[in-house]
Amino acid sequence: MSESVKRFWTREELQTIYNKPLLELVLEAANVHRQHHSFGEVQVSSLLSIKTGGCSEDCSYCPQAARYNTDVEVQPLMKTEEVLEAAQNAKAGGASRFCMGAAWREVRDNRDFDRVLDMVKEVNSLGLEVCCTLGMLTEQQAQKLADAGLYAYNHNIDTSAENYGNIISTRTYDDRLNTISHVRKAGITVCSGGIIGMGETEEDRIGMLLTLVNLPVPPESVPINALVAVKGTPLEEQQRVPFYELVRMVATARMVMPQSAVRLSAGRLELSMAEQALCFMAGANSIFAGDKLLTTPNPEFNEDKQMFEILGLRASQPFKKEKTLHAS
Ligand code: SAM
Ligand code: DTB
Ligand code: SF4
Repeated sequence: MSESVKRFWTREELQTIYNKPLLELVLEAANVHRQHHSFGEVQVSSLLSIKTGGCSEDCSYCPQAARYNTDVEVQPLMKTEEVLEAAQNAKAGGASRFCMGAAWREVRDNRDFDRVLDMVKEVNSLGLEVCCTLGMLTEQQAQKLADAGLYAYNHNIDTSAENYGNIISTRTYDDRLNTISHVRKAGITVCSGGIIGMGETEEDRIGMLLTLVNLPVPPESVPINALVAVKGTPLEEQQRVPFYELVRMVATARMVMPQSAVRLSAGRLELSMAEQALCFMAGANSIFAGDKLLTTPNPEFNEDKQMFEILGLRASQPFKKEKTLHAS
C-alpha cells in the first residue's frame, strides 16, 4: 500500500473533484483504487439487527425510531446462541466481517451490554472481524468493546454538520464525533459514512466527506448509503437518489480516502448489476451481503454470488489490512 497519502483537504479541492465530468472522475478514482487495493477484491460484511426498534432518537430516515409509525416490530436483545448461529452462517457464506446493530441511542452499562460483550468475544473467536453499531459510547465502553475483541465500530455522521439538525434533533454532530474519537482512542477501527438522498445539497455531501477525510485519522471504512425511504418515517416521500449522484459520491470518497474501504451500503437492491459494476469501478470495494440489512431488504445471497462471478469480483479474507490507518 502506498504511503504518500494527502491528509488535509479543503472544501474547494473536494468540490473540484466532485464536479469533474463523471467518466473522468470514475477513471481517476479507478486508478487511485488500483494503486491502493487489489482491484476486484471486495470486503463482504454481514449485518444482523441484534436489538430492533423502539429507539428513542428521532433520526428522520430511520424505521426503528419509536416515535414513527412504521411496520418494524420491537424486539429485545437476541440470545447469544442465535447471534452465533447467524455469524456462523455468514462465515460459511463468505463474509469476512459480522456487524451487529442495536437500535439504541447510546450504550448503557447494564446486563445487555455485558451480553453484547460476550457476543463480541464469541464472534471474534470464529475468526471473523467483529463490528458493532450500538449508538453513542463513552471512552470506557469503547475500551471494554476493544478488550472483548471488537475490530470495527460503525457510527455514521450521516450528512454535513450544517444539515445535521434538519435530520436529527435528539443529538448533535459533536456527540457523533465524540463517540468516533472514543472508538479511535480504544484502538478499534472506525467505520463512518452517511446517507445520500435525504434532500441534502451538493454542499452537504461535500461537507460530509470533508468531515470524514479531515478527522485526525480518516475512517478505515466509509459506508455510502442511498436512503431507503421507509413508510411511516418523515422521509417516506423522498425520491430515490439519482444513480449517477451515487457514483459521484463513491468516486469522490475513493479519491480522497484512497486507503479506506468504501462500502456500497443501503440501497443496493434498487441497483442493477451494471450500475453496481460502475460503483465497483469507481472505487467501491465493500458491501453488505445477506437478504436483509437491519430491517429492510437487501439483494439475495445467490444474486450477489452471480454478480461476483459475472464481474470477476473476489471476497476478501478477514483481517487483511493492517489494523488502523495512521496519519502520515
Ligand atoms: N442506533 C445506532 C446508531 O444510530 O448509530 C446504530 C444503528 S443505525 C440504524 C446505523 C445507521 O444506519 C445510521 O447511522 C444510518 O446511517 C443508517 N440507516 C438507518 N436507516 C437508514 C435508511 N432508511 N436508509 C439508509 N441508511 C439508513
Ligand atoms: C450503515 O452505514 N448502513 C447499515 C449499517 N451501517 C448499520 C444500516 C443500513 C440500514 C438501512 C435501513 C434498515 O435496514 O433498517
Ligand atoms: Fe435509533 Fe440509530 Fe435509528 Fe437513530 S439511526 S433512530 S439512533 S436506531
